[in-house]
Amino acid sequence: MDDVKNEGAEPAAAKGAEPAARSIDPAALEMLAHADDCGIETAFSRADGMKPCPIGEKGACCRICSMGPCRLVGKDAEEKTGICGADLPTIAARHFARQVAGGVAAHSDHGRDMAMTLRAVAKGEAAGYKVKDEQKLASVAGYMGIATDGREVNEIALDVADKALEQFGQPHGEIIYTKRATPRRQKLWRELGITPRAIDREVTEVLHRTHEGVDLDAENILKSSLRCSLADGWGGAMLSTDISDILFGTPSPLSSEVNLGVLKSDQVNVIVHGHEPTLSAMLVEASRDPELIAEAKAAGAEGINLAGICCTSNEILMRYGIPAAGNFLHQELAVLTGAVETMVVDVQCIMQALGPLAQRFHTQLVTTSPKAKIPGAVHVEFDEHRAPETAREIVRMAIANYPNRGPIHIPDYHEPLVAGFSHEYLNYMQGGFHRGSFRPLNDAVIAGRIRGLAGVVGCNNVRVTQDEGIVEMIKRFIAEDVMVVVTGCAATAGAKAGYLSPEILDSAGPGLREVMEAIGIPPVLHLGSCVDNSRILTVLTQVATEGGLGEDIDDLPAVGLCPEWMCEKAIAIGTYFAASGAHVIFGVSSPVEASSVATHLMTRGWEEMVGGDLEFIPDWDKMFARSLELIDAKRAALKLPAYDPSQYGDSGDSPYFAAIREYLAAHDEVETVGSPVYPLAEGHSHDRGEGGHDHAHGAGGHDHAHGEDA
Ligand code: BF8
Ligand code: SF4
Repeated sequence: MDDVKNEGAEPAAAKGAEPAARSIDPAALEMLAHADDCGIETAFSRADGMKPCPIGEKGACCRICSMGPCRLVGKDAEEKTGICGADLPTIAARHFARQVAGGVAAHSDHGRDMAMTLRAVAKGEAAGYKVKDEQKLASVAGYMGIATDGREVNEIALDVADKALEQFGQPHGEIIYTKRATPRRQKLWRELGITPRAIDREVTEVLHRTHEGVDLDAENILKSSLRCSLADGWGGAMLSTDISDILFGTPSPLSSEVNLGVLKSDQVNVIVHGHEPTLSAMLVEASRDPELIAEAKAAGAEGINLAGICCTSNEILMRYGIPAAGNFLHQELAVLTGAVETMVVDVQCIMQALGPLAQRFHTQLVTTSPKAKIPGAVHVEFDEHRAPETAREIVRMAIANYPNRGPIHIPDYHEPLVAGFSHEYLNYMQGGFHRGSFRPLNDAVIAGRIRGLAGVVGCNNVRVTQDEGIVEMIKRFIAEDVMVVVTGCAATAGAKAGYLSPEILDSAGPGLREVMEAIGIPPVLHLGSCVDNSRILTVLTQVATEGGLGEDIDDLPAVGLCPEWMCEKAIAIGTYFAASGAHVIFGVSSPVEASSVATHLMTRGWEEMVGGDLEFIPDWDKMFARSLELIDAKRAALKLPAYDPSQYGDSGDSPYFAAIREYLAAHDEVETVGSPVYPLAEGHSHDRGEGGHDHAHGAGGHDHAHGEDA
């Protein structure tokens, strides 16, 4: 690879003054015009009046001590130092490492809360919750070395919860899930001394090292950020995914809808926003409670409509089929419809602007976490010991608020989607429950029908056109026979643009289409929320160990992209993918751009050290070209045939997809929402609520992270 220099400061995709440049989503554009008409500001309009600080944006500002802030600017910036002598590589690396630590802390604290809930469930102290996926519990117990034979479910669950909680502060040893990586990766991490030891310890250590006057070597600082990030990907986030599956069911594909048009003009609309599935799962139950529906009707509404924003949305979309109202930049737009009675928020990615905005409408903003309060919101604290009551209380508040509605403006955009692919389900699709495997996928990559794999993940960011980079990458990848997995706000962006609908098979290249029809999965797979990027880690690990594509993630023709990254969590995710051997490309701008040394360390330096790296390429064309270059280079290194799009002809329409299309056409939207669209794997649950349609099959949960058995 050539010496990588980051692109210029001005993202090619940066939005101009034209309103159309704010988003590619017509629903967003309609709502932004509506906001202008009403004279209401949003993040989009505030961004026009607040340019990013050009010094801080590139990592050239240090404010770690009060002798500064020191800003290293000018042509000779790389020769300058701060008051203490810290140079630009140190300053940029310190800031980056602190971003990683912030992201790891956020995901992992979420994981800790999930473990606390599991513990309360196991002890019979959390009414309304139960272990829903016993097979997943058994798999997780297996990873943790916890005996299951002849033991009660809750006994196992208690041990699993305690083992999970130990991962945060254990004084000795390594984070247990690092054993799920390939043997080669585990060895490499040990040799480099970057196997994470305990989650809280890695976060604390990065904060210590980056305190004034401690670690002053950029390479060493960045190396510590690799270890810290692994405590997220193979620690906090992976625990969060696993425990959510245990409590709420391992996802398998179901249909739903996305975009602001899922709000109903004649129903009580409750939006859940944030990241944790605990309270929102109870709100799903409450919104389907006949008694509460009757109360809503008595208040003049036709029913209760629950919808989601951000990753709380992904969590309940892929387990209950609850429609998604939108991604990060849709949060204010949802309130602007005037049709939201209550917006319930938990933690992360919640804009403080929601407080004053909600006060301009009848919308009640409800905060629920003791860690996350917002001025102007009503605080109804979530307590897992009385979650069903809390959920009912919130739904009743929404019902009582329905008559206070003023004029409403709901944009009529809602796309069908299929969501909820888990690692377990992908195994099942390719080999059945007893012979779960990734063989068909690997063979397709080896033969060149599938050129490679791409993960398109992460946020929205007002500094670039909303959804544009994400959708461009998805569209171009599948046309070039690259299979795509999506999570987080990128998944929602793809869905809004129609890329999570089975119809999209027609936009895929011929080789990819042939394989997807044969296996029976679409070319763009929704793998969940941002903590569920851990599912991508275990999927890649299995692909690497299945045979024929090398031995480890850094052998695979795969890339990870975060075109519209916004927050520290995204930085943590990008870093743990790099540390796990993946080439990762972010858009927007580089937080270390000011330092060519730090940039070099994170690209060529990391590639030499761990096989993966982190680049920042704000231009979509260049991002895509670089992705294909990386994929093709890995194919060549594996001595696989070069990708040749003319090799595979147009395939026939598979009976499988024809059946899905027929199914979707035959049902009206309301009935289709939340319905399983693929045969259910054993052990996978779909909870449609009313009608008692709860498929929680006993077995399944077949997570082959082969690395650990090898
Ligand atoms: O954790 S993608 S904007 S919502 S951080 Fe936030 Fe980014 Fe969305 Fe989910 Ni992930
Ligand atoms: Fe300036 Fe050094 Fe203090 Fe940073 S730590 S603000 S570079 S004096």
